[in-house]
Amino acid sequence: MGDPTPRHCGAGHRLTASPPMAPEAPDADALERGRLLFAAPCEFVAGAATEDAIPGDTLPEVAFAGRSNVGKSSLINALTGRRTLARVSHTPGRTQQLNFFTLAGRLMLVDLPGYGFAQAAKRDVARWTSLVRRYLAGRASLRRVLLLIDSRHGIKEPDRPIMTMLDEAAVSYQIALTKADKLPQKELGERLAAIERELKRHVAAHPEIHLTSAEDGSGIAALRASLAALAAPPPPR
Ligand SMILES: Nc1nc2c(ncn2[C@@H]2O[C@H](COP(=O)(O)OP(=O)(O)OP(=O)(O)O)[C@@H](O)[C@H]2O)c(=O)[nH]1
Ligand SMILES: [Mg+2]
Repeated sequence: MGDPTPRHCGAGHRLTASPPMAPEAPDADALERGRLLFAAPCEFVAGAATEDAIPGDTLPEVAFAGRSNVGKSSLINALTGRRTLARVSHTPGRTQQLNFFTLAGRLMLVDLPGYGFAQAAKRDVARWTSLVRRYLAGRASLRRVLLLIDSRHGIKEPDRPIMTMLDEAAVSYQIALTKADKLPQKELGERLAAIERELKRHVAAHPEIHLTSAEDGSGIAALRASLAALAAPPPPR
């Protein structure tokens, strides 16, 4: 059993709450491990629009899930320090396949197609949903799903089916709030408290919430450190 106390990470935000809400900042060694891992080469491996095209699961894997336009591709770019690794767009629904990236041969990052895009054709939505669901529920190497939530909006109705599905499939997931640069500081505490309340009802949800901004870099170093703990060990020299 993990520690059920909710925590928040995010270097750019100072929380003034009482001890149970205090951020657990990663220590210097963890930050350095994260920095080193994410400074290593990251390469595109495959884009899968069908189940057959999904590459073999040889590495620990972290998938980035969330509504269309929430900032999945931008967060992958911010973590890896590359502007154009994952394709960012101004039109929602741009990432239409599962994109796999290998980081230093130690961790696979997976950019998932977004859900909840109102203008998408029904047939496409059904196809993506079934592909993403089968991937999420059946991927043995999947160590964590980062479920991205826009910090301005919080958890919305389209996010709930995926949370329930991950609970049922016993796939560990963690909320990462995106676009923290756009959230007025005074609203942060309320937003976090509401999400914490909701997470208590979800058995597979990690209690720690990451606060991130791909724009100003806040929370990125802490998230790197957290993800580095899931990576395969570096090869012996
Ligand atoms: N201000 C701000 N804008 C952001 C941030 N992250 C992403 N954006 C913007 O949000 C828009 C969508 O970003 P994407 O990274 O393409 O979002 P996505 O979740 O990959 O979208 P889909 O692939 O369509 O599902 C782009 O215009 C980004 O520049 C952030 O941290 N802060
Ligand atoms: Mg995308």
